[in-house]
Amino acid sequence: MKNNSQSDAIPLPPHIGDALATARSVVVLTGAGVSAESGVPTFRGKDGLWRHYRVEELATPQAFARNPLLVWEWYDWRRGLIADCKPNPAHKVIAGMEQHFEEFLLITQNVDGLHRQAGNRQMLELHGNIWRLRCTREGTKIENIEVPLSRLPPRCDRCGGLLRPDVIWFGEPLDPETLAKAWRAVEKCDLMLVVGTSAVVEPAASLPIIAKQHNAMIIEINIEPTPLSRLVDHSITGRASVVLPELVKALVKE
Ligand code: BV8
Repeated sequence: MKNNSQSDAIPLPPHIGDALATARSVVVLTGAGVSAESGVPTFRGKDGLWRHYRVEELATPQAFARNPLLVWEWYDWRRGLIADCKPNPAHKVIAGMEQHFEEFLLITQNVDGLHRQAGNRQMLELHGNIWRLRCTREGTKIENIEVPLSRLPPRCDRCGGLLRPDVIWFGEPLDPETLAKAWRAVEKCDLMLVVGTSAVVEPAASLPIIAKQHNAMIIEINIEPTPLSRLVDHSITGRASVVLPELVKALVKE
């Protein structure tokens, strides 16, 4: 039974508290919409542009090879912006879920590190992390929270090679081990929350489909419909920071 319920006043779909209370293995997939209320711009919304570039034009190995300085200016700008952002109630609820369910895994497409800041540890960062750099020569990974970066583009202290953001760009394969863990988790979960993603970027967008094929209940939380909305069991329209705390209240009531 599908149910599109408006939120903010949050009339949740009936029996959703019961579904949450009886869930044994839960997976949460998040996208930029979860961080939107922390002040992190989303990718495809109205604020999805930077100097008239779209993410698909800058987050590619070709763009980096062609103009590493431009790509690094974008990432340095984003790091500067994200550095001042804090986890919002949506991040905090998802962090709290980790202790609540017998099995729990957060799979995030976000690279902002806010889920870890909120306390999640059982998590996969499908697309990497903007606070980690990688040497293009040696492959070594370096945590770096310097804002702004003292040198653009940054270079490896050891070999002088160009450093790149340790994120997965369009056209680059996801880490096979990370992806295998995500596939295993969605195949065995009995409940999957899909929160704040436009569900267009693959292979992340296929994870809820795989979960559905393995008989999981899929609940989507978004401020607008997505290509996934017609496929899920419940599509709740509302802001993640409002809907998620209400979901937890419904769970506690059960
Ligand atoms: C790969 C890191 C293969 C960088 C990102 C089919 C199969 C396989 C690949 C493809 C395929 N079709 C196309 C492809 C290629 C491509 C792709 O998917 N393109 C898209 C554009 C069609 N995929 C790839 O290239 C992937 N690689 O498949 O490799 C391969 C195999 C072998 C050898 C070589 C290659 C790699 C994809 C990863 C790209 N990297 N990010 C960086 O961030 O700098 S993707 C980028 O998009 C971010 O990670 C972001 O998380 C992700 C998804 O976007 P969303 O998170 O959903 O954000 P968006 O703005 O779109 O939407 C926000 C949503 O939130 C909206 O729905 C909005 O309504 C909602 N919202 C807003 N506010 C709120 C809210 N919801 C709730 N509450 C709110 N308050």
